[in-house]
Amino acid sequence: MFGKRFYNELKELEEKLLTKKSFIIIPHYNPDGDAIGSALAFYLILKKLNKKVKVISPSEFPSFLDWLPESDKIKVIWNKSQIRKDIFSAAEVLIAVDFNEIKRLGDLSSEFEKSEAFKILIDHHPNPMQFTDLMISAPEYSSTAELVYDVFKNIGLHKFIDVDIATCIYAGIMTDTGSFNYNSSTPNTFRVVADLLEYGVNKDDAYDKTYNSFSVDRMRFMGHVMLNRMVVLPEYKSAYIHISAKDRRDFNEKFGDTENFVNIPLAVKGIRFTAIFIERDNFIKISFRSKGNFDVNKFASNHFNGGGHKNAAGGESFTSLQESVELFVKLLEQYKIELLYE
Ligand SMILES: [Mn+2]
Repeated sequence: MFGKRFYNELKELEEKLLTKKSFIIIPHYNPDGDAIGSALAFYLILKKLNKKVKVISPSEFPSFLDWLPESDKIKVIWNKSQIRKDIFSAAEVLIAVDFNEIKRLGDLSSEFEKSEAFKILIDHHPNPMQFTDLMISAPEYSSTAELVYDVFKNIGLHKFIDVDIATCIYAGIMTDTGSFNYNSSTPNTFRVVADLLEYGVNKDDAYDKTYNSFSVDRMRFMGHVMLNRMVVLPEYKSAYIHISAKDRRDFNEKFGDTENFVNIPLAVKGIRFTAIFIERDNFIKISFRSKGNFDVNKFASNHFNGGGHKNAAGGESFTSLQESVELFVKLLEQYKIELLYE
């Protein structure tokens, strides 16, 4: 709960939610469980208030989330040609969830910027840019979904929460904390989860549907990657994975298949920093993970045009896969003292 914090923001948010009639909720590009769970929770609660509401996602969401209540109602932008100038014009209010800068909307950024609707951001990423009229940003939260729960509670909307809404919020928290393995060291996370269980969330079912839903191709792809594409550098307490476009073709990669690969090397004893480099159509997509004090948000923004959280961040490179990896390994030398002793 917030106490006096966000007092003015919450008052204004409440006023908008109660008086405005039409809303569009927008997660970030390549939405994850937190973005989709938070968006659907907002969608469902606004439905209960009899509002006109839509979720518009700037890109496809991973199929392991398609069990979430009402996820089939999400309007997914598959390619640029679907982005009409009036895409947001039906809404009086735009609610952005789980990102901290407008460029994370991808091709939807400029339409978002141009829209005259009232804009709200609810997010937990550090150092948000100012691109909305109203912002509720709380970086100490495990997930946007946990924050959404407290927002509902603080403005009296919790009386509308049902098992579907609670399940969407739960899924957001579960996925953004790797099932309570990271990002979840505040008691508030568990208080919120306790409340959600009271609403009837089936946590085992949520876990099973989210994490035990891989294709055989994906399992074999993971085996190949761990055996042949993971490089462990104990001298830097680091490891990295490199995946070429050919690897992706050979294993019939589907959207979302490489999700979580980056976390696996952290399970090797002594490893505290990992990276994955994936050759996409015209760039190298990079993710970073760390344990403890090593700040991958800074590392990603300093060297790979990215950012995120202290222990989980992303970036990109426009050189070749090999050059990207070589730069990474060279940089490790620069960070050696931090990696080994801090
Ligand atoms: Mn998140």
